Amino acid sequence: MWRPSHFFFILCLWACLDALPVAVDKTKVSPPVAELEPPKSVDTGLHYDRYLREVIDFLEKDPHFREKLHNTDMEDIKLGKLATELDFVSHHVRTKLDELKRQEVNRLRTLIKVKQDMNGEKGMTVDHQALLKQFEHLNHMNPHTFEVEDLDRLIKSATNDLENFDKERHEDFKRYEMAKEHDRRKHLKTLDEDARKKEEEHFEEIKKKHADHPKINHPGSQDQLKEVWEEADGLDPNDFDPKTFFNLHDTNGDGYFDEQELEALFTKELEKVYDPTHEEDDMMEMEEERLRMREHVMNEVDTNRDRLVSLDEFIMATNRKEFLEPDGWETLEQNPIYTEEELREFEEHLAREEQDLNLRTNDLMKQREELERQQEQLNAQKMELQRAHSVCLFVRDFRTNEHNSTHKETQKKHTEVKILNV
Ligand SMILES: [Ca+2]
Ligand SMILES: [Ca+2]
Repeated sequence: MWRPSHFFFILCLWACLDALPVAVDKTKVSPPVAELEPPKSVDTGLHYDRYLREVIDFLEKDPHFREKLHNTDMEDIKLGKLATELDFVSHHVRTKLDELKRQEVNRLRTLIKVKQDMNGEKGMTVDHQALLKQFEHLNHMNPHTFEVEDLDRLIKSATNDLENFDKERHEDFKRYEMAKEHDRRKHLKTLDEDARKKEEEHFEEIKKKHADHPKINHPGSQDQLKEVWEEADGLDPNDFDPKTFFNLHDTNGDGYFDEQELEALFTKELEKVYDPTHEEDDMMEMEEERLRMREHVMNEVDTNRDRLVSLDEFIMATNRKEFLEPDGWETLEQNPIYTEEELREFEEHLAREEQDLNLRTNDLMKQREELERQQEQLNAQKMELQRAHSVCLFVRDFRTNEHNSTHKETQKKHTEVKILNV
């Protein structure tokens, strides 16, 4: 699964790494673009992911740009200050970036054309605003060359889109819950009174069963981490040491807790509430709970807001009062996910979609009937033509035969005359 932190991580690596040994021998000519290696960085999951990664990877190969990266902090990168350095990168890299942009513009154009065609087929109107949004990460007014504005737009779009990633996941989850409730109510309507009552009782019962679970530790608190330390790591709780804990759970050893590493820390807590073999526990809800926990800890601990927890940030958090004496943690089922009003709107939206679909189906059926009628007409015309053609052939053959027999008759007479003359 892709994670927003990857992009921030790439930026962080850019901004924070000590100068990696980049051998620059000025006596040598830069390698031709074709010889540059293909990109290797991780998938961000954005719809322009490939373009983003290729641009980043090629820029990273430019010694000047790379040097500037070391002297630019994260906030300045996000503000677009780095983008102006594009004017100083080597000609080879610039040419490659121009090519990447042209490919990206072509890809987007093809994609939009396909979407328009598909919408047209479904009888849906084209959402021009949504289509334009697809081009926000580059300046499509100039489709040929990659300029400062393109890099600026790319950094800002990626930062913004990745920051909104969690928000979209919450919205998806909300829709999932509303659809679940909608289906349940729809099913209830199909039952007689007795069956409905039984179903309602069963629903209340499993809700109660789900809510009955051991106390959940506040995510990121000493209690919570100590439980991981003791039960998952098998260590003595009396020896708990934040730095050792950090190193143990920084699984890729890069010196940061990323979102995945943080989320993995909550598995023990989540298992107290969710069991995949239990009817009352919905694993989609478990993942939403995991996301909420991770967001909460990130908000508390990630002070420089780069979506990564450094060892310093972690140690600082373990010294706070909240780490030692945390508040309780409210699990998902303790608060409503949507209001009745939101559910009503969602159901209206579903009804509209269903209506549109029915209208479209009716249209298609009418079109099909019309096509069938036209086909029948064509078949009738074709048969008529074939009949007329057969008559023509018959007449022609008849005439030919008649002609041939007259011809033969004449020849016979000529022969007879010739014989008589002889
Ligand atoms: Ca890590
Ligand atoms: Ca951080």
